[in-house]
Formats: sequence, structure tokens, C-alpha cells
Amino acid sequence: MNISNHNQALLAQHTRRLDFLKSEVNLPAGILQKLKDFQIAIPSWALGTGGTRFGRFSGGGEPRNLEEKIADVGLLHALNQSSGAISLHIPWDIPTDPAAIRTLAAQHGLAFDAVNSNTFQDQADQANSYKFGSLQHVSAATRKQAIDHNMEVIKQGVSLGSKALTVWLSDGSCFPGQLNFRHAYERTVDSLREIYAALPADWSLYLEYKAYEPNFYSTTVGDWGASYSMVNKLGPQAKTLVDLGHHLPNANIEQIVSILLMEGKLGGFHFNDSKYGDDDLTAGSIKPYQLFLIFSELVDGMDAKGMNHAKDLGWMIDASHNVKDPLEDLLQSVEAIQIAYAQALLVDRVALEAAREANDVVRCQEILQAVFRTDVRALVAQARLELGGALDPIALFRQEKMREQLIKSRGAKTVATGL
Ligand SMILES: [Mn+2]
Repeated sequence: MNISNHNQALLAQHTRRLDFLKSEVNLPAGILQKLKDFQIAIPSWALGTGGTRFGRFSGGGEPRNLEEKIADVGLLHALNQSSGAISLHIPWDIPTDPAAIRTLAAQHGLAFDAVNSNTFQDQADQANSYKFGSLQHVSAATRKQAIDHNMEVIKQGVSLGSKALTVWLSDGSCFPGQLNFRHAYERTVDSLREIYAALPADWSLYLEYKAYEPNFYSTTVGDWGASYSMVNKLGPQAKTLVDLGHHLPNANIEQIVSILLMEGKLGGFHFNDSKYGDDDLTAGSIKPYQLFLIFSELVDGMDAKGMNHAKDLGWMIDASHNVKDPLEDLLQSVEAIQIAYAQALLVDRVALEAAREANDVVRCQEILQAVFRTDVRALVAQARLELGGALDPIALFRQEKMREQLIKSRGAKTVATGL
């Protein structure tokens, strides 16, 4: 991959765009460094073509094992220098030789972000079924099996240098009357307490909520209120994880984020976008303004607490779709996230607060939308350039025929593990 030739060819155009941006906007000191520091973890399950329950259309050249998944994330990171971490799903990606996997990841400049447990599917070798839930299950033996699995995932994560466990539960019910809501809640909290007790001191537990699906009547950790009340019971290492696609339609996610941050209970993020439900579409592809508003609250809330933007929250993509090249899709997602973050850094917080205090609603909207309508792509590209990445990652991916090369080396009929 010849990044410097690619960048050289685009440099004059890039410089012109960046100079124009600088002439239009007063860039705050340190903004480029913040963009350079901001890394977004790539989920191991997003490297293959996704599917729906109606079918899956594999694109070819998909990674066949964990080593190839790491190579794919390494490729993304080489292109954009902003995908410096990978988030694994156990048991889809159990490392057989953790030391070798760690070395391989380090060679690509990658760290291991949160590890994800899976008690929403039955595995071939397990004794008890999760058909009626896992941590909430009426049977103590099934709950114990799910607890043990989470403890095993923590062990796997420790061996890789991960620092967080993400728990997402599909537990709930499909029909009225099926479940005692209180018992399900209490059993879930009791199970989570046992998992929490197994956390290393420097680890976090992220409890991810989701409104519905696969259960359609009730979900035991169905919204931020359920997650927040549970993580409060567990202790300081437990926090809520917000997945953008896990809300009911039109939920005000930016407000949820703001309150969770204020309470010190926002732990991590799963980026994606959606039109109807948990569509797992490319971040920023449907509602870029919402993504910007969320980042505006994130920056404001983190600054209010003196938090490090890059390190103090877990930033992950949770997306995969069936009609795009997964690597191109992830490059688009990372770029959209960086753009929203860069725009949020440009908001004039002093002016916005003054307008709010004066009840100047029009001015408030003007301040936010002026930033949202500013094209900051050259600024994000400059951060990539300074880190040694490509000015136009997708163009370079295509110029170098990277997918064709992957198909040649891995085959056209490969299917990655995952959803
Ligand atoms: Mn998620």
C-alpha cells in the first residue's frame, strides 16, 4: 500500500480545503491533537458481511479466523490511523494462543477494547438453554452457566490486555404474563453481582440496554433507566453502555447521554445508525445531525468533569450490514464519528451558554447549526495525514484493489463468524 504517493497526489487539493476552513473558522488550540488521539474500536463481528433473518450475502475475502480479523482491523488502522483497537465477541473469537494474538495485534498497532459475552445464543456444548433467558433465568443452574461464561470472558480479556466487559442480555419475554418483571430484574442483578465480583480492579463492566428484539414484549435491561439502576447497585466499576440503535423511535439519545455522564455512569458507546430499529447501519448515514448533537453533549459533559475524551469512555462501533464491503463501511463509520467529534469541538460553549441564559432560542440553534454545516472533512484528513494515514482512505482502498487481494488470498466463499 503506497500511502505517500496517494497523499502526494491529493495534497494540493487538501491544502486548499484546509486553508479555506481555517479562513472560515477559528480552530481551537489542540483540536488536531484531540482528533489524533481519538481511536474507535472495531468490533470483530463487523468484518464480515452482515445479514438479516431472511438471508446473508457474503461479499468474499471475509476473515476466516481471529488472525485474519486482526489483519483487517490493521488494514483499516493503516488507512485511517483512527481504528487502533478491536472489540472481541466470545465465543465467536476465542483466542487459542492469547500471547501470539496479542503480539499480532501489537504489530498492527492495535489494542484490545472491551470483550463481549454472549448468552443470547446456545452453544453446541452447553448444558442449559438460554431460550428463556440467561442471567434472569428461573433456573439457578442456567443462571450459573451464564455467570460462569461471563467470568470466562473476563479471563480471556485479561489474557489479551482488555480492560472492560460488555454485557448485553437478550433476556426478557415475548408475551404478557410470561415473566415476573420483579423476579427477572432481581435475578439479573444478583447474577450481575457475581460477575462484578470477578472483575479485576482496573476493569469496567458495561451494561448495554436495548428496547426490544429478540424479545418483543419486554426486555429486562430495556432502557437506560433499567441499566442505570442496576449499575448503581453493582458499584463504581459498573457503568451503562449506550448503543445508538437500541432505543425506541425518536428517543432523545443526546439527553440520555448528558444525564448518564453527569451521574458518572456513562461507560461506553456503540456507534451505528438506524431508520426503523436496530438496523446497525453505518454511523452518520441516516441521522448525522443527531450524531453531532450526541457528540456535542459528550464533549460538553466530559469537559465539565475534566475527562480525557480519548481514554475515559469506551468508543466502539457496533454495526454490520449486508450490502456494503464491510471494510469500506467501517471506514465510512469512523470518518462520520470523527467528523461529528470535530464539529462538537468547534461549538462555542461560552456563546451557547450565554444564549441559553438569555432564552435566545434562535441564537442557540444558530450556534449549533453553524457548526454542523461547517465542512470539517479537511481537518479530519489533516489529523490522518499527520499520523501517517491516507487523505482519502476509501479511494486508496479501491485504487489498491484491496478487496480483490483479500479474495485472492482467502477465497470468494469465506464467511466470517458472527451475526
Ligand atoms: Mn451494541
